[in-house]
Amino acid sequence: MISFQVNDMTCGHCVSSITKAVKALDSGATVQVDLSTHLVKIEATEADAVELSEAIKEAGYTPVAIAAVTRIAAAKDASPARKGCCCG
Ligand SMILES: [Cu+2]
Repeated sequence: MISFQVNDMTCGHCVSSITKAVKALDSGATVQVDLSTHLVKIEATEADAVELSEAIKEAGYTPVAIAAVTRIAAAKDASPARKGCCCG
């Protein structure tokens, strides 16, 4: 299980964009998203954490690998690549 905090994922459209990006990279992956905490959990079958991170970045978001942060509070300091929602 690979987890990312994606603070600029703000609505259902963001969720589907990220899910699509992950599935495009690894069609067998299972993606679980918790929008309220901005968490994306991925059970990958082929892709590794770096590839998944790149795919989410290419979709226009700012993933922070949970393993790379010691506290959730640290992840909250990660600044989004852009402001506002993709759908706004
Ligand atoms: Cu959105």
